[in-house]
Amino acid sequence: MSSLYTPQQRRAERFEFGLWTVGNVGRDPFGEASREGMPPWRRVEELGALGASAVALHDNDLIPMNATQAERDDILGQFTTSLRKQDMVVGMASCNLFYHRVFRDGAFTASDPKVRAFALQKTMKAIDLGAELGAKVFVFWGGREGAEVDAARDPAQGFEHYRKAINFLCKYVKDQGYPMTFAIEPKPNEPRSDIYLPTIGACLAFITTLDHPEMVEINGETAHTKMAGLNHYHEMKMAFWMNKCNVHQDLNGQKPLRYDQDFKFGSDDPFGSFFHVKMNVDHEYTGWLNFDAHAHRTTSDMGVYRDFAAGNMDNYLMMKEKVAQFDEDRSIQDLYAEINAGDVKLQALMDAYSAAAVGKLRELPLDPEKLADRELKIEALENQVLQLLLGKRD
Ligand code: GCO
Ligand code: MN
Ligand code: MN
Repeated sequence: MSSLYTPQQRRAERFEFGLWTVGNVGRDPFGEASREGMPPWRRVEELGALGASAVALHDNDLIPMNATQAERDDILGQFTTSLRKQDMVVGMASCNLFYHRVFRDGAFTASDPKVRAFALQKTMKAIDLGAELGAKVFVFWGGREGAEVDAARDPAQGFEHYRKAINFLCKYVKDQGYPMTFAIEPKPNEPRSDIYLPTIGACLAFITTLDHPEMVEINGETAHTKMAGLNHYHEMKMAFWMNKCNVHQDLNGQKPLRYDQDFKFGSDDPFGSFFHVKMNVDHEYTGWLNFDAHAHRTTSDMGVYRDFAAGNMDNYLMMKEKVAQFDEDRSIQDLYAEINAGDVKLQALMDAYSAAAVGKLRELPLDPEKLADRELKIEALENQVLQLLLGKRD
């Protein structure tokens, strides 16, 4: 098997894998595990050898919910030793607020105040663990925050509970002096029938209602946007545009409008992944690139690393090469410039409202027929980008 890039080349990016991603053993709602998996410390070693820089984790990916102090110390010791050996870090931490049946009707948004209190208690401990491991990002994926039966809870009640929980935890992080940014990860459904905050747009609006919006960003995931049939490039651009995508993103693949497939990044949608990488390059994104995907059930334990983990990173790097080619392709650049040609004077008139500007704008001789006659070579540009992606413009 040939590797496209070296571990050193992959190391130059901030590639991260969730412990749960390479730890996935192929279990699904219809079938048992199809491979054995490896303990967390071994996953770190395999990822490190391939050139990943970081891992991400939920509290219980590492420490079982009922572990004793001695067991906790033991697991942490082994784990941090292999991180050090591989010169890797924990980039992101999170709290598992979905697996235990106590969260069957939500965590932060559960109607039972005791469950909400338990969720806060568990999250504060997970934040402490993340801080101890050096994680600078803490992700909130509210998998159980939602409903099947709308008669049982007003969604606005859910938003309000959610808001109070994030406000509380922002203050906790400030009080502890942890250098940590929060990132909220939207998902439209699964495991709930409808999850609150289903899209990046909804999360961006939610953040503006918080006491400390400056501490909270977006953790967008390709699959989650496409499950809703939306354009991930557009959704993520909005987060970038609002300066809310600086620290973390989940990358993977997904066919639109299906169950959460978590395919390898770049495996299903070359155009989508190209524009995703281009967006990161254009915005000089320096946060974590977390591959929140899992290998097919047909993949072996070693294949999870050799073919799946390496494949995610290499698909990203391949797209990055294509972005450089796009930037250097004269014809593509000329077409783009022609389509987007500006008019400084006219723009200035529209940028600053004044009575004079209104007067001038009213008088402008703009003929819609003539404007509509101008040729827009978007079709040609589209052809050339596909040629570039398929290696026909080298
Ligand atoms: C999912 C989510 C999760 C989160 C993870 C980190 O659909 O299961 O993507 O994998 O990313 O819980 O918060
Ligand atoms: Mn997901
Ligand atoms: Mn995710």
